[in-house]
Amino acid sequence: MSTTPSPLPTATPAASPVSLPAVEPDAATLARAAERAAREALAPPAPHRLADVVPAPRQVQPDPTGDWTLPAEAVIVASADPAALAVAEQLAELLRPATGYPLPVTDAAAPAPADGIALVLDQTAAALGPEGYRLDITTTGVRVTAGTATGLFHGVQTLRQLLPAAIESPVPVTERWTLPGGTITDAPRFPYRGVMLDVARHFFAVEDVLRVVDHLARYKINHLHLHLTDDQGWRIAVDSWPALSAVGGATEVGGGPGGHYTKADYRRIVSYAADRHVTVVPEIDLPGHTNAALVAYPELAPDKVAPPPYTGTEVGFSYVDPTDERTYDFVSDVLREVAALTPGPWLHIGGDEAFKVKGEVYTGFVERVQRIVADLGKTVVGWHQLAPAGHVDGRVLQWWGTGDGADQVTADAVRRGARLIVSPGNRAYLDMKYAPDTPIGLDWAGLVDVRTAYDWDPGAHVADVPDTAVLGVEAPLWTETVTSLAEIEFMLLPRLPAIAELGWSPRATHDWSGFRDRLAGHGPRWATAGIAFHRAPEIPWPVAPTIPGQRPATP
Ligand code: TNX
Repeated sequence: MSTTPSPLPTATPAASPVSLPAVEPDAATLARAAERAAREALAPPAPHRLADVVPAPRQVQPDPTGDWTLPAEAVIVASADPAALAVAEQLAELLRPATGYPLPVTDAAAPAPADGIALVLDQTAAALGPEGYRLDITTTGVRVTAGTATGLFHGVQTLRQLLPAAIESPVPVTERWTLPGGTITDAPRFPYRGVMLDVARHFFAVEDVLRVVDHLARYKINHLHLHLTDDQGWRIAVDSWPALSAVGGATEVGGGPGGHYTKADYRRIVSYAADRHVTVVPEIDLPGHTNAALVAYPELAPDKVAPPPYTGTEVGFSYVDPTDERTYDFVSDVLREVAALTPGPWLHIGGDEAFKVKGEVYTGFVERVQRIVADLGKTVVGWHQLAPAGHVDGRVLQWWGTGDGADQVTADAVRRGARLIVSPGNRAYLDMKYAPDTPIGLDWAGLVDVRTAYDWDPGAHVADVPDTAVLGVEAPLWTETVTSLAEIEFMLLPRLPAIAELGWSPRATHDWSGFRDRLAGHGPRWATAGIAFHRAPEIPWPVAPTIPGQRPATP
């Protein structure tokens, strides 16, 4: 499969001469003539191919006679339902900046395209599942049909990718907004597709997190796991233990000022994510990775002495005292407050690298904390080190091994009822370097280039675990070496779309060379939108983006 290189937009590409009328024309006539000439001078309408979508859709039926060009007077009409109308407004907001078209949003009992775009919430589309959609592009316009607003939202992301890359421009550009005709029918392979952002090693402002959510939404990733606490910082306000954030939040790796989210900040992230059909999964890492909590409350430390604040990058040295009842008051209070702020079903309790809490003391601690989560009405998630502990209803283990997937302890936990989120360190860890010379990142789990991130199967990765027990896939971004939004983007892109495709697309569509070519078309999109990314040499990027005033593609 190959992608037609999309020429980058220029605002004034008046290449062919404008023939002037005999009489002195007025300014408006001149402008119109110039605009017409500019449009004609553009590359011929080469709409994207209908199959040029990441993640690859379940079913694509192109119809070359059905291409449609968005007219300036197009209207977006949605079913008379607040959630459908919200998606219609989001679509309009995506399309208005680059097109400069007004794109008014209206509702109708039975929305029809009428040379515009219709978003149809239709219960009979329930067969597409809670996230599926159907996209029809014909000469009369575009129709997205789904049983849920989430399905409509995913359909809108597909629609966006089928427009020329210039649609990402924040300012109006002259372009023919042609979409390729045909029908896409789509639904995800796995219900859970996630990215983890470590806001503990380095703290990131709310605005940065919101921008990460935007990137997830583009690729139909529906969970944002926030690693909120670690040795180097406690990032979420807890009213009943205020020093956690006030004292424990004031540090980060390398000695910077750190920071924390107030409850209002956290609610803002949760609601921004929910508006983009992304569920936040908060993690409070226990019983290890707790130095910041011990600095704030030495009573939780095994020796009751406050350790010095920690700004290095070692792991495994800290833990809350599992033999002290006060520790369980702390855990209950924190999890209760975090659960109350979190509408999603999940609470992640960490559990990794608690090297100093061993054997039955560790499993006893985990079993008590799992019970606390269940009593709060939430579903417990933890790193796969939780596996030996007893089962609790719905329990989910996040597997982050690096080997060939042999792990009998985890397989046994699955036989006892656990489900898995798969995050192999040597495949899905987006804090790993791409190559030996990548300027940031770690390499303890190996180098993860784009092909390595793409070429594996989450449904078959962990030995003796059937794909029916796999809830989905997640790409963690640990931030020991990642200090800014541009660096986050550099590590996420272009690997995030690889993981997104593993989580969403049917296995039958898996094909590295096809993926590589589809992915290539996203470079100009990110460049046009001012998003940093790694120009991975494996990907045949179409053209070097040169938009004036744009941020560089590398940190
Ligand atoms: C292991 S993965 C960790 C983290 C580190 C990461 C760095 C996991 C559950 N624990 O504490 O940040 O490696 O790659």
